[in-house]
Amino acid sequence: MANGEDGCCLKDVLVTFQSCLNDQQEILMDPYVAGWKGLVRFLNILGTIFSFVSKDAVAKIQIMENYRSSDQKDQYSTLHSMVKYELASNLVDLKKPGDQPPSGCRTILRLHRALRWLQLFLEGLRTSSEDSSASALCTEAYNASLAKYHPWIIRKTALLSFYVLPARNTFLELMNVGTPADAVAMLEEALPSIVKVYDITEALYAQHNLLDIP
Ligand code: 1PW
Repeated sequence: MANGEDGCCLKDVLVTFQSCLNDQQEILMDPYVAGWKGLVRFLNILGTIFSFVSKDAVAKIQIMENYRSSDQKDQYSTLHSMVKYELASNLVDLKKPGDQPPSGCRTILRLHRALRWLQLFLEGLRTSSEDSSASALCTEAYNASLAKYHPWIIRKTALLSFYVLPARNTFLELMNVGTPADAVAMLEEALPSIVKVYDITEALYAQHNLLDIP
């Protein structure tokens, strides 16, 4: 396991999520996607077993990057403009995805649900006692969020991959911001921005009835 010296520390991820909001409190696509990319880099230092978890995030990041480099890129500059554009153009796949590439709305919904998991997990790390296990905290966060959207086989594989997570304090050290106490302080400062991004996305999707895209 590398120690994150290559600059892929979770702090950068959280700072990127902090830069997601514009003056209208809309979520900017590029920092949102960049935040996810940083998260994947962080997951990769946790070991190859975690690559099962990061692989799907990588695929979804790629879909969004393709939209952002397409002829329609301006329509995808914020989550709000994407929702407006895809709904107005009948691009949202309200049926199971077929041969056509998944819509941006569907793809972001998956990342959005996973963001809740991340939030609960980091919150758990922040508030837990020193001798806690990151693996148990991650499992608890997963069961309270993303698990309900996953079929049995994915749930099983995800839960198995959490076993490789180190002890809580080792995990906090992997964040590469100093001592576990420094990492807790960093989380305390950074988590509200993840919560804000999550809440704004949730409200946007609820307003347009998009929370159940298959
Ligand atoms: C250390 C903290 C970990 C937080 C990182 C979050 C990464 C999220 C990726 C979870 C992926 C689990 C395996 C893939 C499941 C897909 O089937 C599922 N994707 C998600 C993100 O839930 C649904 O996507 P699909 O199959 O409907 O395209």
